[in-house]
Amino acid sequence: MSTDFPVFPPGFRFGAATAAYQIEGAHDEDGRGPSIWDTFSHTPGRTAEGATGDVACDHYHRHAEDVRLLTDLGVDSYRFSVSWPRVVPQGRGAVNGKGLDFYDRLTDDLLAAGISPAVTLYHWDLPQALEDEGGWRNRATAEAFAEYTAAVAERLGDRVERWITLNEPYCSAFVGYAEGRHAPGAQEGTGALAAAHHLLLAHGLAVRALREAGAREVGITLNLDRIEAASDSAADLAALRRAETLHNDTWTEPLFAGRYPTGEAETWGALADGSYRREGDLEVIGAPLDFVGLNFYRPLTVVDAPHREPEPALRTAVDIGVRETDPYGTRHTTMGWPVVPESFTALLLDLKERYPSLPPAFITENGSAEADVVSPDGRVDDADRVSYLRDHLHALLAAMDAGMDVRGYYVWSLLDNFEWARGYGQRFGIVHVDYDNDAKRTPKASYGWYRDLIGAHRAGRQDQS
Ligand code: GBH
Repeated sequence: MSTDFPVFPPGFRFGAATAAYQIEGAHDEDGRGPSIWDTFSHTPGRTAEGATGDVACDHYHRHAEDVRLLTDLGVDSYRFSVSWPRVVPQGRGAVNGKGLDFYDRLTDDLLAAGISPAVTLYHWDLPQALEDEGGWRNRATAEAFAEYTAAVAERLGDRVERWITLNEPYCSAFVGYAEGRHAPGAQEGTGALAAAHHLLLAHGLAVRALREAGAREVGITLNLDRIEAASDSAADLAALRRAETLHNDTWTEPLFAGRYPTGEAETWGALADGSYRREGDLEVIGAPLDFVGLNFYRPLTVVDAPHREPEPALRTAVDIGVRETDPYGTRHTTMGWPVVPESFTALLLDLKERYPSLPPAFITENGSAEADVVSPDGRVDDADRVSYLRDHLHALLAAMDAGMDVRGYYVWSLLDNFEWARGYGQRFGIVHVDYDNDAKRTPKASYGWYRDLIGAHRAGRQDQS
């Protein structure tokens, strides 16, 4: 076995991840309804260069080719998301059989190739019809999510190994309803906090629906942050606590400790009025999980800063008197994110210490955006991505060696894709996509590296069996 590769325990699983709106295209085919991302991306000024997911990687028509790419890569598992508006075009009510047929075929093709499907039920594409009624600000959206989940589980449940209810509810609630940089583009205070609560409730109700359908493994994917204070000053340490509440505790406390975060009053004051909570919600939200999915890209450092909006009534839920700063003298990816693999180890170990009864983890996303170009001989030499992945896999192993229970790793992403508000300029794929040339796929050097790593892992697995 090559010594260049980090060596993982025999049962460890490797995979690749994508999300529906970022790759599928076919936005108006076979009965799909519009989602908040269709509306948002078609609104002038919302995405870089007005990019939309109308065509994206055209995966809807090229899924067979993409399953071949996964097969040659040798992954154990593929994480994809189901588009809610493809399956339930109006968000609730009538189920679109053709939408389910697509995921049914994909699931069968994966299984035929020996790849285990990991399904994310919500990767940010809320049906527009539900947003028109208030979206995640409404409790009824959580109930609609449970109905949609039951419809998907009924069709795919016999074949799906791993279910992820939500991807990064932090982004749905706070980037979508407070910063406004993601769909639906709202900038609110209490509305965003209500969205956060209803997303958690939706998760809990979906867990219940999945259990009733006999689902195998059920979990949620969070983007928890490793946050540090820029200094030891009392003000910066208080800023750190507020940032921890916003980014981490809002999710981990109800999910893994059965309580709402203790720092809400200091962080949000009167905005966190709790009007959206009901007796019994915590029990629904805290239902036991088989795993927790974690997405990791980069660390955060924060400093105390005045509120951007002095008038409390006008504050958004991300205006918590904190500013991000970047003290990292390291390489940055094209997203502008510092590459600090040690922070990945630290995040995982902090989490384990804080929640000793945390379920086993899967890394459901990790990867880097780079300025990849296809050279005249048809190769993409993404050496920076290879080192990013290698260093983060070593950092993951370090946490596992120190006792953190992690069962698998999914690289983000299989394909270059629609990077939300940043459009197509940010490339996260281990496979290059040429958007000007019929979405032609070209595996990058990182694809070959990851394939060899998986090959070495499998060979080692055989040696040990
Ligand atoms: C994850 O989000 C997502 O799950 C995935 O879909 C995404 O492609 C991947 O990471 C890479 O970003 O500059 O206004 O566009 C990570 C958290 C939140 C990071 C939104 C980028 C962009 C805000 N993301 N943020 S903007």
